[in-house]
Amino acid sequence: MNLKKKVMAGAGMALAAGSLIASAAVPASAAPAANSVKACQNYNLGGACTYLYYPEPDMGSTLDGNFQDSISSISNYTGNTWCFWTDNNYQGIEGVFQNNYTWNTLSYPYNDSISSGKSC
Ligand SMILES: [Ca+2]
Repeated sequence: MNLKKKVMAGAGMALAAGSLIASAAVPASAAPAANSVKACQNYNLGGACTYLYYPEPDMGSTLDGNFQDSISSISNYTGNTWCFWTDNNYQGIEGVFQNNYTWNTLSYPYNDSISSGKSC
């Protein structure tokens, strides 16, 4: 019986188990829904909503329809701060909406006034 050989085999197994744990610690990919800004016509993310993935110079013609001057709540769970403006083409009053946050009740001057927005 060779005791030295057995100890070395055991050490090799421990090393393999260690590297397995390290790779399992890599986080899973983010949920697909987390990469858009949700902007809705009513308070508390209610009513019709549009999902913004790219700069939107005209809220009157989003992928989800006409949201010109009608947004009342916003949820930003992208990786970036977004800015919204009260006029088209990033003009007018600018509001900064940090990521990982929800605004359930927009107030003046943004409520029912947002006309464009993009990551900023
Ligand atoms: Ca407006």
